[in-house]
Amino acid sequence: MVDFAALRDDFPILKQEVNGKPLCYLDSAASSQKPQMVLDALTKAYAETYANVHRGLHHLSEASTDAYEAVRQKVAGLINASSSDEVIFTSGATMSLNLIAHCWGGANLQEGDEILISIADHHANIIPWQMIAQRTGAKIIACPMGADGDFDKKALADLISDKTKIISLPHVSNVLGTVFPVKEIAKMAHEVGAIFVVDGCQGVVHMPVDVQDIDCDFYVFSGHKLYGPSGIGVCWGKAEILADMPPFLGGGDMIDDVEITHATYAEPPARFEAGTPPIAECIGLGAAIDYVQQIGMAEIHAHEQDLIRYGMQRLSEVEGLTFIGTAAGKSGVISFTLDDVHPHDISTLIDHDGVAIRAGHHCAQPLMKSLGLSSTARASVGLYNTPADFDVLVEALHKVNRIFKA
Ligand code: C6P
Repeated sequence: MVDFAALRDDFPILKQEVNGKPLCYLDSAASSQKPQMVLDALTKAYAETYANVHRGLHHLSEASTDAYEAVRQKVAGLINASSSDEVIFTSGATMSLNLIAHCWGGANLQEGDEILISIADHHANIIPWQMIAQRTGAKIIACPMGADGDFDKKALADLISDKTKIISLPHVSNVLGTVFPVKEIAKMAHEVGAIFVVDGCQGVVHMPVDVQDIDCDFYVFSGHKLYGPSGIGVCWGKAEILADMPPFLGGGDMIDDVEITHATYAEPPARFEAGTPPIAECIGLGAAIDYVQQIGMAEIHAHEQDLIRYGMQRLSEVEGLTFIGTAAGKSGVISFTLDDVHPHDISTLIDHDGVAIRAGHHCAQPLMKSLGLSSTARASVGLYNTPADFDVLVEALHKVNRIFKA
């Protein structure tokens, strides 16, 4: 049995007080806090092995390259990729999705083709598709969500046709917490010859992921939500798809041979990693993967499911609170409104009690508009949260009610 309450001690930032109260951090969906192991790995990368990667033949460059490349293996292990060559390092999920839209979409889309996303997508899985649709004449179609914010399989099935070339969906919605049945959707996509892109930002942090079992074509995520540093992310793609894709950014390290007017390009993954990468951040991500794997993703998932159930039950005691998203098995986030108190006011007021949540449109404006809302309050969990965090949140929300209803 993992003692999750004891794991809090691994996160130095959680020991501080905010506004004279112990920090109650319920904003991990925006970005998670970092364990000492990750901070140590970052320091060590700069203090002991730092040099540019893939470029030098001296001791430090080789040590730095080895440490950087070892993380590719760790990522492959985390998501069960068949080869570490399928793992491309990016600056984060946003860059990964832009890479796929630009490189795969640019090479394969034409007028009349359809890109199928969801109304619940994060802007990072909307705007890159808009950009490539404008360039190629392809059309974007958004699948609606069910009444409780659950996945509506029939709605998706009705929108899939032989015009569908890409289906790109979140593994888990960052507002509703809905878990999309990605394995089933991969099958639906492949039946019409479409590729399936999974935005795994809010998925890989909460549950075991096996890209071979899902049989998706791309899976992307950001290191900073997985207890790693910011500035590093992953774009995993099937080898045969990456092999046929043109490069994204041009520059050093992505080439085979360069003349003044033309060049040939390196094989993946180097083809998609132009310029000096975020070396220490990547090594920090490796430490974060070691950290969560020591605990076990299945254990983290079970712990967080208990937390979400407890959080929903406790929050339902708060007068005037309405949940936004109540799909069965939801993961990671609890969005809500509190009568007509503005979510920004909720967040600002409970910050006085040391409680950190996010308030706003959560970079999901089409979803907000479909719900008739401009914003929600959102509490989200990481492995270091405990039921006591929801007790503190609930007390703070009672206080908000007392202020607004006095
Ligand atoms: N969502 C949130 O508070 P980046 O910014 O590239 O690390 O991640 C973008 C992104 C893409 N997809 C999903 C499902 C996401 O949740 C996010 C980031 C944060 O919900 C910050 S807006």
